[in-house]
Amino acid sequence: MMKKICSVLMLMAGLLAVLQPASAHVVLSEPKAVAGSYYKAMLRIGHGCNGSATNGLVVQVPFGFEGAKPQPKPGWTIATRKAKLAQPYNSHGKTVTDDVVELRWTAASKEAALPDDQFDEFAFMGRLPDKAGPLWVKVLQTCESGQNDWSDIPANGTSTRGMKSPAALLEVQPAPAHEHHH
Ligand SMILES: [Cu+2]
Repeated sequence: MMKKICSVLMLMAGLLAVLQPASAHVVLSEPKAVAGSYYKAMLRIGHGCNGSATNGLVVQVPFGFEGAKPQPKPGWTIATRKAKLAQPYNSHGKTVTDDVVELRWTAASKEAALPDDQFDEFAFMGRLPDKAGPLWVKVLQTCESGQNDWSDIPANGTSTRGMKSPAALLEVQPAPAHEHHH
């Protein structure tokens, strides 16, 4: 009898571990995209910090994500930070030597802050690298009380299972061999 209860409990714990990443944390609503494409990253904020409302996000644009451009959000101010690129790239016939490396959304008022029992998405777009592979988006979530630093990246592979505060994962997939231009 005891053994049966234990296995049920273990099963429930296992289910919770599987279900949690989908419902909580900071994740990308579209976690897969094609290499070299223009991509709209939607960071989904599933909860605040221990019940406290979210009033700020600082997003590290992953290496190779070109020309990051944040989407405005009513009630929030936006700031971007640029840095010199180790490897300049070409865009629309111009050489880009400085690019956006950090995006920051700040609630302009207490009313604009995102309550813990609601969710929202913060979006930015840009061009993905030509090379397939995982891109990790680190996000510092600040709240009226406390903060969550979503910056853990697994040493190997892309499984974030068991990690307390994983960065958001974007899986950049190889472009199809035959591209269709419309
Ligand atoms: Cu969570």
